[in-house]
Amino acid sequence: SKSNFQQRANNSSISFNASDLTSKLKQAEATGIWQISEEVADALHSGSPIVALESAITTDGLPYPDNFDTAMELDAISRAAGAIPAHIAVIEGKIRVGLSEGEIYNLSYDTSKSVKLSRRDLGPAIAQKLTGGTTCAATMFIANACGIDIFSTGGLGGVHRNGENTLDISADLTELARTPITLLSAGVKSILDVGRTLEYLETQGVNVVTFGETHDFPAFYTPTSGFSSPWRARNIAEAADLIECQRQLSVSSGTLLAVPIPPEHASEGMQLQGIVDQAVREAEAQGIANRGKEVTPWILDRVRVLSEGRSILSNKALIRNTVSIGSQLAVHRSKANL
Ligand code: PSU
Ligand code: MN
Repeated sequence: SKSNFQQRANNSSISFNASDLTSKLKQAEATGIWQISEEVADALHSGSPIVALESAITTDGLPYPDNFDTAMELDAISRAAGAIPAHIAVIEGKIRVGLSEGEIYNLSYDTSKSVKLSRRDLGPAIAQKLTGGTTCAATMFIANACGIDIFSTGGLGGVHRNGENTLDISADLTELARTPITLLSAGVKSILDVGRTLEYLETQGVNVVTFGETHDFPAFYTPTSGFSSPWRARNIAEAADLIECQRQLSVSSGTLLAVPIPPEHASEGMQLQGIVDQAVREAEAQGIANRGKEVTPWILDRVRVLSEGRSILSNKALIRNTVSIGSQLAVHRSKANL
């Protein structure tokens, strides 16, 4: 009945309420594995808007100093929009939620000892007291455990080209399928097989939504990929409605909100396309495709070198945009008391 539904909806909050959170934090302190910054903990307690940010982009996605500048810029963008940024990483064997500028600097400056951490790597990294950047998969796992349900990034992992043979399918996709979170990205990069990535997300029950007027699914550097999203949200309110309905249904899978790179970067994106194709061909020729988690960072770096750094400017522009929209969405949800 309607009242049952209403009751269920009211009870099905995926965020912790204040007492849940307190016990969760106490538990976390006791294990010594988790450390949530005071600022983020306060925001969780008071229901203030929070945006999760990943750190594999810092340790493995961008070179120094672009990685540091970008992370701090994103920090400022979310604050300006009224949301608290929750940078997520693993530092000396501790899961950290909310990082200081100094901690972000340390992660950015010397990446020689850091490890790229996906879901499977968290346990071993904690056991060995390692430091590393968390991928989208690991970041959404951690954010969700803390009760943060908005996460902005640049590029989501996906099905690699020739993935039907190599089975190289990013753990980001399966994680999004089992995590009730909204992940904002500029789509998936064309180093990947965009069509198969969308098929895989459909199979896994992930809700894919383009932010804007069209259904075009973006391809990171370009606002279009030639593929479509099943859904679109024309503005923050529409996106928030859709997320809230998913939440009320207790659908445990996540939403991919694909935010196209701003149009002024589209022509640059078209030029980067040829370079992306070349980088992928080189990766194949050099047998990089068999190197597991090294594949994505290798191709990203090759695109940077071949484009003489222009790919970095586009990368920065698109992630500024997803963090801005993600922050606005978090603020909207918080104001609506969701
Ligand atoms: N795509 C990018 N930039 C990135 C990544 C992907 O354009 O920095 C990073 C993200 O952290 C993503 C991870 O979660 O790579 C995916 O790696 P893999 O394909 O090994 O799962
Ligand atoms: Mn892979």
